[in-house]
Amino acid sequence: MYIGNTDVAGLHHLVNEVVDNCIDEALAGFCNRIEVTVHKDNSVTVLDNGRGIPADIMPKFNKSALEIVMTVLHAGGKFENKAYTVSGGLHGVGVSVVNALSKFLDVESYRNGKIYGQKYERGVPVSEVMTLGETNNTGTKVHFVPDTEIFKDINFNFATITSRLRESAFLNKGLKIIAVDERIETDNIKEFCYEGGIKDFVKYLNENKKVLHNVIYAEKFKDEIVVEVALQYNDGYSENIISFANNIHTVDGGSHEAGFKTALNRVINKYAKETKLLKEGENLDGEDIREGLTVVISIKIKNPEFEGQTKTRLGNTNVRGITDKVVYDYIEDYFEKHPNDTKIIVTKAANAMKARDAARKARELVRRKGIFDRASLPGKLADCASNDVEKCEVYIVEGDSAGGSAKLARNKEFQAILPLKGKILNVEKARLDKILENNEIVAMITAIGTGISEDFNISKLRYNKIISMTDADVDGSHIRTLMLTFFYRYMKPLVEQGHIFIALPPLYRVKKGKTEQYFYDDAELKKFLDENGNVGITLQRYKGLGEMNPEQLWSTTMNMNNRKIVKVTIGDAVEADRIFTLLMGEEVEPRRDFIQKHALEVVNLDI
Ligand code: 0RA
Repeated sequence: MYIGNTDVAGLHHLVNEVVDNCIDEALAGFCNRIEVTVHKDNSVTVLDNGRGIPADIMPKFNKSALEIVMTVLHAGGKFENKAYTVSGGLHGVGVSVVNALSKFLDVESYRNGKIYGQKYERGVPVSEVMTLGETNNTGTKVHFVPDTEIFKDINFNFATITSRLRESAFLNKGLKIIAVDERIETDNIKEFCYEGGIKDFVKYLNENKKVLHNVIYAEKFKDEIVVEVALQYNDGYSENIISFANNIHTVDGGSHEAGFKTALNRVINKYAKETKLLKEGENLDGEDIREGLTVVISIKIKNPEFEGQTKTRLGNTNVRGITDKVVYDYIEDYFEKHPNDTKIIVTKAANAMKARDAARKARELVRRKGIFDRASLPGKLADCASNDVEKCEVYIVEGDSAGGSAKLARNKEFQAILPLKGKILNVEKARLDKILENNEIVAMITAIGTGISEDFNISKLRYNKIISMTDADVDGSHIRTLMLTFFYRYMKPLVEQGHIFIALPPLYRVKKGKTEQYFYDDAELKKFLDENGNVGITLQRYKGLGEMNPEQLWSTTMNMNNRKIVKVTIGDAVEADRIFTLLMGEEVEPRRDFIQKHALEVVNLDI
């Protein structure tokens, strides 16, 4: 109930939960090192050098404080000590929950020169609190094995763990966080420590982009609130705002983000007017001002109020004015001292305004012509018969010939086919007015029905599943990435709400006597060949979808009962943004490095 769900996200939440306790120690100024180890058996150890958990007997419970902290929900708060100026509060449901969801857990506390320890099974103590020895250190070590009766899959994803730890290291200047994956042999230790804090976070987010100036960083303690802002423009078109309150990612923004935006609007408009980049009566709006902006906002506050369905929007109203003032004053002063940067930033916003005008005209034109209307569904779309959106799906298929096969193969009631000719435009490198001149993109937008960007409306979605089906070769992967980039940048809710899928056609067909079998990767094929000798077998390697006849395409890739499709999810928005920029952006060097580094991991790559 507290963990939210018991799927993969919930599993990883166990680690976050323990780490958040260590970070509370760091926030209180007692801990500067946290180590997280994933062991071979998918158990996890979290070790910190904080104060340790007290082990003295609490008269009220007649039990050791250590046992209470580990077994009573929210017990941590009972010790609340003035030194804990701020604490997460949202996720801080306590290590007792992790304990309850663990098959085994053992804790050690290093405190008062002693090592105290206790063991539990499914949250219930199976030993006394014991004194295990002596130590000169202080800190806490928690080792737990997730309960397989609760979590179907306890296979931790190291990348999921490290990306959250990296974020925590950015948010806590100077805190060293080490992650170790004992399940793999090489490159299995990651160390995160950033003296620059969120300033380094912004550098990281902009790493593969062409930046226009150095990071601008403000930090101020005002009215009991710590406001920290780091920002930097790049030459791209998307805005990337990430905000936190007490280290909790406020995905839905809130008063700190609102205050930041107002301040930036005011100060940039002021300079645009002063430098005569704007005519009388002209105004840059928020979108112009934030084009190509990367910003991290982090505030720390005593009593955070988290609102909204997912509790990821900061509510505290006084934060708005405070953030506004801190940001306005700092940037105004910065602009006075850095006229070159000011000119670059204000010019960028003014250009965005002109482009926005062009994009608006382009959008009006397509709207007037009714290009996105149902009536103008692209001619090459073979629509499905049913109007039941829940059951309908569209296959977006690479190439006319595969499109032709798919049209013959499909279930006409529920499956629509949209063939695309060649490569679609790389939206990472173009503004909206150019994007809307691309026929393939317009065809996708019309077929899907929702519109894009600010006009996006999920209630107009025409298919529950949008399935990208491309060849299993380099070009196919490229086209798939182009499609995903488009969905990610212009129809993000489709990705967030799980409507985007990738079809996985088989790579091989094996015939043995009269029976046929399909294989989707090399490991599967090898296993089969090892088990069946190499005698009397014909092996066919599929490269293009076009090599399959409609029956084969149906039975391997489109039959709703046995096909393989994968849902595209944004596990981690920060990493998703970086990867899209890396793969589709301007910088060649980092892209080459990435491809070289990951080439070995790409099983299906066929050059
Ligand atoms: C209760 C009270 C105090 C610290 C902790 C719990 C604590 C819990 C965890 C979990 C992982 N690492 C931890 N570190 C500390 C406060 C102790 C004091 O006031 O000295």
